[in-house]
Amino acid sequence: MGVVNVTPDSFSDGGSFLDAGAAVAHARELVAQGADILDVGGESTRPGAEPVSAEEELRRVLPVLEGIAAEELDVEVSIDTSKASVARAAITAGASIVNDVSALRADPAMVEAIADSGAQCCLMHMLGEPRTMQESPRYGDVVDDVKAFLEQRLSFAVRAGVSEERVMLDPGIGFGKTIAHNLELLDRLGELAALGRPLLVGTSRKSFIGRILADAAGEPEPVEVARRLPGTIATNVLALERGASVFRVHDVAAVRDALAVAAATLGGRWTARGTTQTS
Ligand code: HH2
Repeated sequence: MGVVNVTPDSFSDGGSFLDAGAAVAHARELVAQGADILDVGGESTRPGAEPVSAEEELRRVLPVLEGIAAEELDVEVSIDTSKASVARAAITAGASIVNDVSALRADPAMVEAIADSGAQCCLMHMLGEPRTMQESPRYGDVVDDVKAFLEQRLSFAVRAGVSEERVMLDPGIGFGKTIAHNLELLDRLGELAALGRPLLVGTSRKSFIGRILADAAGEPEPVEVARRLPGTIATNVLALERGASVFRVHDVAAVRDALAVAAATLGGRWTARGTTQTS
């Protein structure tokens, strides 16, 4: 899953693709690099981010979704939003996946928008909300707590008419989690795979990678975003080994190559749909 951020303030590429033409060109480039899914988002969810209105989100993403549809690219399109009105308009413009980082909690109309349209969705764990989520997050056992949350949101979606086969689950790396929480979730991802739905992971360029590298090098500040690709690859390869099947990344070509070799090493085969099959 390649990331197309149409935002002025995303943590790693904010402002780079605010112009619809630049965003569509970036989308084309990610498909050329081997993305099976493009995740288009018009609202940053980085720690501390302020919410934006539905009108502003639509103003950002609709021209990009329409531009991608006009290109007739061989790719599925996901809309990264927590607002039902944005999801509905995006589906009309060609999106077939709703990536809701609030797991259907932010907008009571979201579950119906997904159920009515038959779109796929990704339900992600987040403790609190982006504005405040990194203020001393606490869990009993982080993996047990995230697993119980995802199980509960999956059953809520299914009771409201979303078909279970259309749901992916995501532990929400970096969303209300310390470095130790993120690492524990990645290490024990297999316990979430036991929920029986495809797992999506999003570690790409995130600050925990920058902080681990800074600690290792004795540097005071997290290493810059441009130095986080090797750590992104390491975490995605481990996530593959522990059962993830969708990898949300900014650097598609590099991660895809790493996953292809890792999957072959594990005795699996990398398929066009980005899943592995044991041979
Ligand atoms: N991470 C981000 C945004 N959306 N969606 C899912 N399902 N999982 C994630 O881990 C995830 C996500 C944050 O990354 P990015 O889009 O690069 O930054 P920003 O939120 O600042 O736009």
